[in-house]
Amino acid sequence: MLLKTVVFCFLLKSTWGTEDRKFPPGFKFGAATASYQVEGGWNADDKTESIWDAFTHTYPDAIANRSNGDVACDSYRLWKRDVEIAAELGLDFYRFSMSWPRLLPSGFPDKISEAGKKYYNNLIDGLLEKGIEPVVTLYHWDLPVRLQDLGGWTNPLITDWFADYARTAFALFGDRVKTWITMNEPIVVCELPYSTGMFPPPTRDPGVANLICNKNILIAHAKAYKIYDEEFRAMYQGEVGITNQLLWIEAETEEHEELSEMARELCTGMYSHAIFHKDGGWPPVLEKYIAMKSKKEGWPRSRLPAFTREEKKLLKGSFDFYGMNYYTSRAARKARPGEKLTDWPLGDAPEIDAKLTKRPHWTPAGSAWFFDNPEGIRNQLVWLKKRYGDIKILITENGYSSKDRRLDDMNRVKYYQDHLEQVLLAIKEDGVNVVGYTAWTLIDNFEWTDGYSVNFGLYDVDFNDPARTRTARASARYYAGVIKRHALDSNQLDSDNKILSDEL
Ligand code: PNW
Repeated sequence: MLLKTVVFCFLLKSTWGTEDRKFPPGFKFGAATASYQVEGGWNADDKTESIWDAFTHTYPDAIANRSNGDVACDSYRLWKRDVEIAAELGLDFYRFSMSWPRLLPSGFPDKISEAGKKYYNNLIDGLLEKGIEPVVTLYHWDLPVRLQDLGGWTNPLITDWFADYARTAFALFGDRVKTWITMNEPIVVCELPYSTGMFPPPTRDPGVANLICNKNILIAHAKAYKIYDEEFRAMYQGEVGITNQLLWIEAETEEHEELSEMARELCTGMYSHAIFHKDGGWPPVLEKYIAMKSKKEGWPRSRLPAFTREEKKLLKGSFDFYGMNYYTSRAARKARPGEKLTDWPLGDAPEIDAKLTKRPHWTPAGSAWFFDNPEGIRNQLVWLKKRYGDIKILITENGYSSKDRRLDDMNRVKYYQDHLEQVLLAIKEDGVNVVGYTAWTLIDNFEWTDGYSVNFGLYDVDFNDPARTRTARASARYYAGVIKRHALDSNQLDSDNKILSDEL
């Protein structure tokens, strides 16, 4: 009898009724891009250089095929086509970022660029006309060069420079933009330059500069949040959050469970605990560990800069939602004696003496760091809920990279299908409060040091064509179908796993 019940329950679960495959009412779907990756117009009007302009121009060999974002998708001129694509897909929202030096050419709010203001007003109004909500990221890595010359994210004064920029954007666009993301992926902002030297500013100084940056970027976020709270919230009723890049990290084998929990804190907690955890501050396990290591290394104090009591208070609870970017996973184990560890976060985690590996069944995607593990997104969502409570989570990026430009991108369709299914399970089975999902990315664009050699787009962009023609891929048709049905529906694919092309 018991066996029968178990078998029955198993069948019930595995067949998963159509009702279960519906997303909750009010769940929103979007797609994302970022300013430097799509805009082009690098020196148009009065825009000044960002650190990505300077980096790609000064070190062309750091980028695949020596390419850069000078023109990119030319969205600075072609934004109307982007809005049209967002409408074709049926998006509820479009997440894009603002270029700090386009809006504030001096880096400071002494002068606001008329051209920059006009560009973002056009884009925002164009979206709203089609019933698409603008979701704006304030900082997606293109810092004004002038501020970098003043120390960038390692200078604590940047917390006020960023807060001033945020206030300017809230004041100019807050009447129409109701969802703000302060930072995209502090882990990339602090670790890719300072731990690997691969992103600008390419000044590798692991264990020191990255940790200073980490503190400053969190405080900059919290200051912007406070400004919104005190000066704009009553008037505009919007929401402000921060977006983190989360690698799901699991133990390679059971004996490495404690270490892998520490690795999760390194990846997620370092950029979340101070804001989202009820106790605030750095993740205690890392705070202790880095203090202990620093002492052994001969430092007079921990390399991880402490928060003052006021800073802790400012940070704690400075969110309306958690922005989560998820692409890939790792397995962690303790490094063997003398084993060589590569730089965090693209390689291993030397700060905690962890080797990060991939499981054989996680198939590689187009980017060197990318292995496909759909269960990772669900595990990560559950971990966030366990750590920070029943917070509102907006998935701000998820998507698949490929090296070929085929329109029939069935690997990408499968990635979206598998990950959306895991998101549904997290909502329905685990009770995680996920309020929306964002595909990365709307159109192929400048993929940082991979240049244009790797693409993530729902739409292909012809970078050899001055018109930068955009063409829908199979994944665009698939995603449009999910949005239209507000559900995952196996009938969307025929027996050969081809998209039934009733949309787009
Ligand atoms: C994100 N990782 O970066 C960024 O927000 C986008 O600008 C970028 O184009 C997109 O993902 C794809 O790369 C990532 O190491 C940086 O797992 C690092 C990782 C993942 C994404």
